[in-house]
Amino acid sequence: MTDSLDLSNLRADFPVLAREIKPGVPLVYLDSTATSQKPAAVIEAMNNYYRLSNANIHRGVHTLAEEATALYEGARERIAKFINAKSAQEIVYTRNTTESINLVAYSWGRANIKAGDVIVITEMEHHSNIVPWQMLAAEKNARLVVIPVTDDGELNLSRFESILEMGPKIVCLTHMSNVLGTINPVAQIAEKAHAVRALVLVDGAQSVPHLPVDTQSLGADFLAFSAHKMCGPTGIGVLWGRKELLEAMPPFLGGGDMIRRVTLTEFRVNDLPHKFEAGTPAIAEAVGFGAAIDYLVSAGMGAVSGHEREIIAYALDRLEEVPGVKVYGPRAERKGGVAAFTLDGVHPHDIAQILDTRGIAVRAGHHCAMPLHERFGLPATARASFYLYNTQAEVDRLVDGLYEVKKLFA
Ligand code: 7TS
Repeated sequence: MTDSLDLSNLRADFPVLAREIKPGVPLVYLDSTATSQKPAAVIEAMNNYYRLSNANIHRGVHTLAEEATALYEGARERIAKFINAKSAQEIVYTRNTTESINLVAYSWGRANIKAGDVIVITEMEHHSNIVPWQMLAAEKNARLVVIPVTDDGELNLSRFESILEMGPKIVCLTHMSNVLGTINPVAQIAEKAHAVRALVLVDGAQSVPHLPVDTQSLGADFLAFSAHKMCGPTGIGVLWGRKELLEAMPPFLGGGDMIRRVTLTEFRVNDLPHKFEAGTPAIAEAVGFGAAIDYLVSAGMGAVSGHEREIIAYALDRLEEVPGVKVYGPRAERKGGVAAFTLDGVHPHDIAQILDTRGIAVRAGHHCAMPLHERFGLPATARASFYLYNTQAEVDRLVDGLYEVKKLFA
């Protein structure tokens, strides 16, 4: 275990981790890839906001409205700093990663993609970084070209080189796979994409919560992520984009707050980032997001990723001990804290159900990455995923649980 994370104190920050799933069976939460648990500081920040400062933002001069606005904008500032954005104007609040990607596909995509243009995605994307591009390609008669995944669960970079010769307009890829855990070489890919003048959209849903991410060295033009996977609440996410790109993009949704001036015949759009934030936003959620950022900053993202590196290395070693278990994706040193696996002769849903009787929460299914599962000839996998609060003892409970599953299916 890393010195830098004090696990027993840290675990006490998350009320749900003290829960027993049934009497005497404590929760082992191994589903943080789907959504993370929330520390008390986040829950309390949202609670306090509603108890003490609730008001609509940007529209009032009264004290509560000013407090609410300061909290909402203060969180944006901290998020900007967290990903080293050049300005808080580059942080657009959305509902989640999915909406952030859709925003780019609608706004940038509909203004810039023409018939015959090439849009690049990869075979390891979550559906939210596939479907918006399929919709755009169908509408514009553009071509969707896919970077394949190797047997080891990495992107096939030599195929990417030949795809670049098609002169793509945008390359959309995940920073970290939610199934294989693969951490993609975004900076290297972005450099090559930029050399042919393609933009790069990075799905950071799994990287921003788990790794230090610096938008000034990442190489991306757009980065999408969700608060709920990084100790924050559901209902809020971020689209980060380079300011000059966001400035040039038409608005996405029309309504209040995104305008500077409206007459009955026309409107003038507001400045960034408000241009993309139509209507009353998720204010309490922004407050919770800010508290989540503070929490992760105080834990230290280097310590968080170091801890997860140790846990995944330990988990892969232990899982490999279990006869019939196969884990997908690269070796521990090339991936984040995600282990998608199968167990010979047992359906992943049965694995998840039996583990649940022992208090162990894992996910089973295609994890919103059906094309990737098809690539490996799998209808489904079981998936254990780790975050800053997981321990090696929890990995041991998972492995004991798998031996129990084997016994039941022997
Ligand atoms: N991209 C990746 C890489 C993801 O892992 C997810 C969610 C999303 C996008 C979508 O995020 P949302 O917040 O907009 O829903 N992944 C998962 C998962 O693996 N299991 O449940 C949700």
